[in-house]
Formats: sequence, C-alpha cells, structure tokens
Amino acid sequence: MKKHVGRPSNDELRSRKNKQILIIGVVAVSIFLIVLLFETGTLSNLMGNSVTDGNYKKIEEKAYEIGDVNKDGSINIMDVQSIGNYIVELEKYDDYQKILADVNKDGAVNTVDQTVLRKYISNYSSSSIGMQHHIGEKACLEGRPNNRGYCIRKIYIDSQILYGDVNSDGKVNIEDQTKLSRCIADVSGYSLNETEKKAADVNLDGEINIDDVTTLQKYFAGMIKKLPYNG
Ligand SMILES: [Ca+2]
Ligand SMILES: [Ca+2]
Ligand SMILES: [Ca+2]
Repeated sequence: MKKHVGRPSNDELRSRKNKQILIIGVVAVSIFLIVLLFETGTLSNLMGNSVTDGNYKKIEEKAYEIGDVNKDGSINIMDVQSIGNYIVELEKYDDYQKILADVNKDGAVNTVDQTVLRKYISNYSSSSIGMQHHIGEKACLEGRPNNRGYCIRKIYIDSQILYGDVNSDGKVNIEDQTKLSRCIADVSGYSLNETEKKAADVNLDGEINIDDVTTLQKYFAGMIKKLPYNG
C-alpha cells in the first residue's frame, strides 16, 4: 500500500492536537504567573517598598506635597498656621519640612510663603496670588519623587551594631526602652554615645525620637520580629 502523503493519519492528528493543548496550557500558565508577579509588585509598590541590597537597604517613602508642612496629607489652614509658628520660632522644622514650607522655592521660609499658601487655600486663582509657587507638587528631601510618587532613600545597616541595645550592655530588653524614653524626654543624666545613637535609631529614619520607642515596644510585644525595622 501507498502511504498517504497529503493527509495526516488519525494518530498524527491526535498528537498534533495534544501538542497544541500543551502549548496553550504553557502559555496560559505563563501569562498567569506574569500577571501574578505584576499584581504583587504593584501591590507592594502601593504599600511602600523596601529592598535589601547587601548592607544597604532602599526604602520607598511617601512623598509629600509642597505646602503640606505638617505632613498630614492635606494642604489647609493648619499648614498656614504652622508656617506662622515656624517664623516666630514656636515650631521647629526638619529639613524635609523646610522644603515643603518654601512654597515659592526661593530657599527661605518666611512670611511670603505663608501669604502665598494662605491665598492658595482661600481659592485665589494662580494669577491673583501674584507669585509663582509650587504648592501641590510632590517633593523629596533628596532627589525627586519616582513615577509612583515615592521618595527613595538608601540606608546603611551597620552589621557591627546591635540595634535596640541603647545602653550597650549587649542585650536588647526593656531597660533599653526605658533609657531611650528618658533620653528623648531630656531627663538629666541620660545621654547616648555615638554607637548607642546608631543602636537607638531602630526604625532607620535617621532620627532618634518617639517613633523608635514605639518600634521597640512593638518588638517587645512580638509585633516586629527583627530590628532594625522600617516598615
Ligand atoms: Ca497639612
Ligand atoms: Ca520661600
Ligand atoms: Ca541593652
């Protein structure tokens, strides 16, 4: 008998069909995995993200808008009052707040910024404010916000430091929390040396304040498993 050349046999057809099903299956699973990765990536970006890179850690932090000097997420009369307080030295600003308060970006925070911000929130049109301003623009302490509106900060985790050991006794316990609270409250007789200052900044934000006490409390309560912690 002559072999069919033009027409595939039933067996051939079946195996072709099986291959097609296999390929479709592989493609579908791949698409599912890509979508899954994308979704989880997007989710973590929305929530703020941190990536460990050796001893360096990159942290994404929310970028605030110029004008939102009290960093509460809205630009309103509270911010105008805050600038007033800053001008008469009733309030202290960190470097980031100084950027957020300098609404005309002339390098100084003064009554001009306060006036411009007051006019802005009183719904003056930009022409009647009579001054160029940057209110509402997102700003970072260093660099510019990324395309998702976050500031990127690179922090160094010192492997020689026992984070949380505020009294340098080689242990992290409630005594450290007590000492830290007293230092922040400026209780006399309580101070931190350079190593202790590093150990005390348990949330790695470059400052030693009540947030570190809170982080320590969470650590002792088991809500945080490891120090330093920057959630
Ligand atoms: Ca505000
Ligand atoms: Ca200014
Ligand atoms: Ca200790």
